[in-house]
Amino acid sequence: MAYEHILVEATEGIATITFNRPKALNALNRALLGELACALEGVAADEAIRVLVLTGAGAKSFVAGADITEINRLNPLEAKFFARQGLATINRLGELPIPVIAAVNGFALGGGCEMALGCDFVYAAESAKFGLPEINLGIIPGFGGTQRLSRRIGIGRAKELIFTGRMLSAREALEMGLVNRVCAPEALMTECLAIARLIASKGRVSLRAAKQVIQQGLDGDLATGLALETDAFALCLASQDAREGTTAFLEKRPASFQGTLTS
Ligand code: DAK
Repeated sequence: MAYEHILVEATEGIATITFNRPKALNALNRALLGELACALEGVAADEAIRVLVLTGAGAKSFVAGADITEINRLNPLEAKFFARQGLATINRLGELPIPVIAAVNGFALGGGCEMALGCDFVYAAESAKFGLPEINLGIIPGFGGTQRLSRRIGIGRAKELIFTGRMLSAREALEMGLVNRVCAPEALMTECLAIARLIASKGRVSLRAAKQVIQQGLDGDLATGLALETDAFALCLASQDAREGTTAFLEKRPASFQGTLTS
């Protein structure tokens, strides 16, 4: 399917979605969010895709936020619909059965920072800048930032950033645990694709199980999370990948996971 505001590519089991409105620093308008939602369903349905990478077009920006031109015109009902559309799409990243990596190549502000927070983890270019500057616009984050940022970096740090709207450098974001790795800008995609390939070489069943259990366990109590882990562990053992992984270890050879979902 042809999209106007995003680019979708897939090679060797790794899909890349590029936010592609560079003139507006890849700001999220409703049309882009609709296209992204549609592309995510395509990725979810394609069993050949093992990892998804999200990035922004151009050297300057991942996503500079929700489109302020559109926000400026929203009435409260439209605002609610817009917030739901953005939230549902960002939530979907966590629900996808495959890992999602944010390759943050520049500004990740407002909705862009929330998009990165919705991914499983973040790699960033040295030039990247993170922040939730909504306070400067007289609004608050609307795509999950008030909840996800404090879960990721702690409540005091999140409050400070949300109350001030201050931008963080990639290095500060790394120190705070918002970013996993900082790369030279020209190496960002190479490093993201390398980690994506490494992840893609693992067993599909165990990857799905690990993501689902971490995700679902996050907001519950420890006992519930551990019970989810036990069930998922048992399910993994029924997979061909688990048979292959354990047999390969015993035979002292590298495992070759086929990723079949049948047991
Ligand atoms: N929306 C629309 N256009 C944007 C944009 C944005 N978020 N960010 C940048 N642009 C546009 C600029 O207007 C400019 O367009 P032209 O003037 O060339 O036509 C072009 O991109 C280049 O930007 P600049 O000329 O400003 O570039 P600079 O390098 O000087 O500055 C900047 C880069 C990223 C520091 C600056 O552009 C900036 O501060 N941008 C806004 C960042 C921001 O405030 N982001 C947060 C947006 S608010 C909700 C749902 C969602 C949300 C809230 C509530 N509900 C419905 C409840 C989420 C809100 C947000 O994300």
